[in-house]
Amino acid sequence: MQSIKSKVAIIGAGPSGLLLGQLLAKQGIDNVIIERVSGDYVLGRIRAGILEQGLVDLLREAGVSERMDAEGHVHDGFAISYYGKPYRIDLNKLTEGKTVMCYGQTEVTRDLMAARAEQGQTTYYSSSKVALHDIESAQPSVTFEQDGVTYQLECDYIAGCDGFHGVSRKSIPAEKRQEFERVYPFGWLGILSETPPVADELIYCKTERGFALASQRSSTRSRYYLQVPLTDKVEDWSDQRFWDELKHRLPQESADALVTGPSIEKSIAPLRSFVCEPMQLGKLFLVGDAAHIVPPTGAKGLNLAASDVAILYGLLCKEYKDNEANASQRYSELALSRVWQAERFSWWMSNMLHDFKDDAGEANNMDQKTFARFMKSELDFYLSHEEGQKVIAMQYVGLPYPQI
Ligand code: FAS
Ligand code: PHB
Repeated sequence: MQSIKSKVAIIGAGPSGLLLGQLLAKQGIDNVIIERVSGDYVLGRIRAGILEQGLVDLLREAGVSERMDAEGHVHDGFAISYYGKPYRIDLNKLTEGKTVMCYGQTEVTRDLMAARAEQGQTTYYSSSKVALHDIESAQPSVTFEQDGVTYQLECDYIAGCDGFHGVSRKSIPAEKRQEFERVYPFGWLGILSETPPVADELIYCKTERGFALASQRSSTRSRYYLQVPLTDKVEDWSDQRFWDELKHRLPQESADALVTGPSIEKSIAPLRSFVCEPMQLGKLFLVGDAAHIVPPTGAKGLNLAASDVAILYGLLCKEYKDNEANASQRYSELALSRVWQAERFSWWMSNMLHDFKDDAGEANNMDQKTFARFMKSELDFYLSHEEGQKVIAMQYVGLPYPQI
């Protein structure tokens, strides 16, 4: 067993772990990241595309924003197409100047990985048998294997940034955590294509045939999604079938302008709302998807991970830099207040925009056609009043981070 030491052990080299590691390192707070898969495998995941201002500011503070500022696209608004009638949500006007940045999570991860490697920070990729020990003691540790060597990492704190399927949340005894969950009765079939985006801004489509989203990664690379039944498989969807169905769901002007091409990535993601409370126990903190999951309808997953990181980073700086003992004990309470606001918004957007015929309404204690009428009239009200559009805009750009 090879013994190593660090102030903070970070489990997981996704955006949460890499961003936390980068910010702590800039403050001279020593940290080590332990990741289950290879760096290339992490980069192969196609996920989020919209960054709130809070995340943009964090990436600038972390010193990794040069490519984002050069290649990302600032979006002043987005559209909701309501049965073919597009309503533009003017983020800039409705939030007095706030916007979002369109820049892929893959690129954020790439920038963070490059910075970490350049600074010679320690990351153990392709690790196995990762286990957390003594998380409620003063000397927690992490054991893991890499290239046949077993390591014991002694640390002050463990940041569980290892996603929904990681080891960290499960290291909190079941009797000491509560889990809240809603699994949606449909998935998102996503396609990535080297084709020019169909519009300058994102279009969320509510139609009789189901939900669709037109997003983008650059002026030459598009990202589209279709709501599909959970019983569908990727192989059921040829590119042609995907494009034909997308045209049915886009507003007519966009359908007519759509440029199609071969998919370079195609996958189906399930949708769930999930929160684990508390988000810490002893010296273990749960960060990002390790603690919560949102349906991507509100573009909040990556952005919630970022606000968790900002809160934990701020509290650890108070401890290590300002000698404020136990400041990090406030993490869960501060993080959860913003988590639940984003969970509610993502749940609301998912209810408004999707077709629930597969749910038969049992999750809403009513038959599906009645639920559908309620949702149709609710979205109609929000879209038809500036006050309603403002509520959507406030959440979409991201609520303020809690004061540390
Ligand atoms: P991640 O899951 O990204 O990273 C966790 C890391 O921990 C992984 O690299 C994993 O390999 C590693 N790990 C797991 N177990 C481990 C162990 N035992 N030991 C060591 N390491 C371990 N969000 C949006 O806002 N918009 C979207 O469009 C969107 N689309 C998504 C599509 C899919 C298919 C998925 C799964 C998620 C999507 N999300 C989206 C949410 C996504 O962006 C997450 O919020 C984001 O990846 C969270 O980052 P992390 O918390 O770092 O978790
Ligand atoms: C994406 O570009 O992948 C994306 C954008 C907005 C969402 C979900 C996904 O709400």
